Amino acid sequence: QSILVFDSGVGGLSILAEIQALLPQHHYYYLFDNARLPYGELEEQTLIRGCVDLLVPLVEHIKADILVIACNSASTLVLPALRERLTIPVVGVVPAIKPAAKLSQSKHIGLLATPGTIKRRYTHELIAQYAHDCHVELFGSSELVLLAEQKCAGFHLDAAILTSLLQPIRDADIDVLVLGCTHFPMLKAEIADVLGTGVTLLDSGAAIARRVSQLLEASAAESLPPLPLQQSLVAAYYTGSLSVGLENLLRQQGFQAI
Ligand code: DGN
Repeated sequence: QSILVFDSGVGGLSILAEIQALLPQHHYYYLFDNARLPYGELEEQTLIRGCVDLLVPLVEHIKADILVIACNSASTLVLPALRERLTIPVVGVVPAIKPAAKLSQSKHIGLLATPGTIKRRYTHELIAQYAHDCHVELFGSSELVLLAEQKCAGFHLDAAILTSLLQPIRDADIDVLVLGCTHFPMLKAEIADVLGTGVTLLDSGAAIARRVSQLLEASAAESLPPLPLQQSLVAAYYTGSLSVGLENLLRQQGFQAI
């Protein structure tokens, strides 16, 4: 079966890696919309229209069986519009608020995401529903998205900049931090170094991989037994050009650009 994973940039590769580790036998397509990155800064109607216009024809063209929106900024907004227009399952990635609230001892947790995700009504509903017994501190940053992009493009990560961006989180005295942007697991080791062992970092990758696996099992039960598949990994970029570092990274992961 074919799985299309989508993000504005390289962040969705963190989700793709989790899905592939659990389900190595499928065809994967990865699309990133680097024309409009960063998504956390976009006006809501622009984001909804952009995702629908980009993804609906592509899903039909490549005959994808599942679409994964590996972007919190998009998932917290565009899932209803996509599900209205597509007949395949659409899996969204949203901040891991529920497990974070469960895990926290101090009931003082943080959400680090893009400014878009931080202000979404969906995010506030998640918090009200699953973390009502916690004090949740919200931290929005597009700079961290760009740092993750730069790291993946092969540039040196400036530790002083990262430390100063994370200073408000260090000061907040939380025990669990939700990485509510798929770019941030790309910086997990560096963020953990700055915040120290007192803060547990949580992201949604493993839960998304399990959800995709359940959906595939359900649809496989309804269809004919699958033929043996050859691995095919394709990275597509919407516009612009790839840096040499990013191109190398994609090639190392078995992708070819189309
Ligand atoms: N990776 C996206 C997310 O999870 O929200 C955001 C990246 C961006 O374009 N700001």
